[in-house]
Amino acid sequence: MAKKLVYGNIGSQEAMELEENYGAHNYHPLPVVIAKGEGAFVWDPEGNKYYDFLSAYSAVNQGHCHPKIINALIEQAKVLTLTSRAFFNNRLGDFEKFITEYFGYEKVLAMNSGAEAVETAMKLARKWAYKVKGIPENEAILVFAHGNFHGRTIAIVSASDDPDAKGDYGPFLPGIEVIDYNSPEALEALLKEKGDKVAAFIVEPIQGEAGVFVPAEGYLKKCYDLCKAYNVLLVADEVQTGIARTGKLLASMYDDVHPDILILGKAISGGVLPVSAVLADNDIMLTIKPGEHGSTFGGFPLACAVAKAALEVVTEENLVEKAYDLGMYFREQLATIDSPRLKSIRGRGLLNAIIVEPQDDVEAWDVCVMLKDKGLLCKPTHRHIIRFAPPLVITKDELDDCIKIIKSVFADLDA
Ligand code: IF1
Repeated sequence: MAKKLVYGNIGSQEAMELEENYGAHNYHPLPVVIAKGEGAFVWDPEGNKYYDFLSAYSAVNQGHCHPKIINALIEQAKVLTLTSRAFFNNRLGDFEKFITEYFGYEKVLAMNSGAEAVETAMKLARKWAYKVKGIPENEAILVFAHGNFHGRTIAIVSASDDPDAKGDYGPFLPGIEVIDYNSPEALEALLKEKGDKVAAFIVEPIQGEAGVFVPAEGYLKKCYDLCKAYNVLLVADEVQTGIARTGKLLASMYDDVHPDILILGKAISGGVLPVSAVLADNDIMLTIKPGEHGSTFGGFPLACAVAKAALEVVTEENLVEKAYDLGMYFREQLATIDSPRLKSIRGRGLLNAIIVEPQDDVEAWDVCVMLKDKGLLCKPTHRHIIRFAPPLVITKDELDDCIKIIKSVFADLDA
């Protein structure tokens, strides 16, 4: 007999069956259905409450359904949603001024998804390479790092070395080189050999999909200095690490690096709408002329209103400091777990991961299922890594509660 529903009129079982039967099978979700979200919590249709320890891959840093952001959405939706860029609108310029001042750049180009913003940065870097650096036509090289995740377009997966993301999608984009991550030496070697043809090094300050891989201190700065020496653009993909998640406004700030091109997505809208942005100064951004790039929705009035509110929330609620302090505390607490299965803990701010030793056929996935059964939702990456990334609005008491849940799962596993 079906359980009584608290949220919506479709139960968990039915919702999962509908997705299975009518949706493409391009995901393998944890068996939990979310019907409502508020702050750090989500609920299933039957009314069970969970801590959200994924935050939609760091898109809901401001918490689910943040009232200020939702209000901005509703008020703007009543007046104007979309104009296309064929006309001016009264929200875009205001947002452009706001976000460029917020992050310290002269110009912004607004898009929708993270992948679109990465594509935009790739195009912008190539344009700059031909117009400014003077690389001969069609010879520009874009450099990426092994283990990267930048999205799922053909151009982007051309730089991937994940067989799942890349397999059977060829032929791929030429003009791409992939070097070791966390190795300034690898970058230097490549630049020594081909620096005159390199447009940009596109890199995540912390690799998310690779399992919250934090490079050695100073890595980004060394890369930045090498890029300067060879007249190459340093492009930081902060789609996941940006906007307070790692305990700084941008993860690049840990190395005092101001990237030549900054890519943002996800939390720029607090998870309310797909909004992304590429930021750069005039010498780079103005190489793209009218008609040379764009999108129907990019920078639409509704997105502008929502994204401005979402960035204001980050400032008003001190989410940078909160993520920094709670992150320190969280890692300290995790370090007290004495379990042979817990191999290591890493991360910055509230972007963290634990590495679990697969034992007796218990893998990261099974640990996530156990955490879910105790009311905490997170997702494995690879077979042995679990990412912990709660909304940054989580309180210390709530985090303490989560630490208890995590500890009890390891206690159960070791019993
Ligand atoms: C999925 C991972 C996270 C990103 C960085 C660009 C994009 C992403 C650094 C593209 C997107 C997502 C997409 C999501 C899974 C996810 C992910 F596990 F694959 F790596 F977050 F950790 N740059 N990351 O992390 O942004 O086009 O998706 O808006 O299901 O593909 P998008």
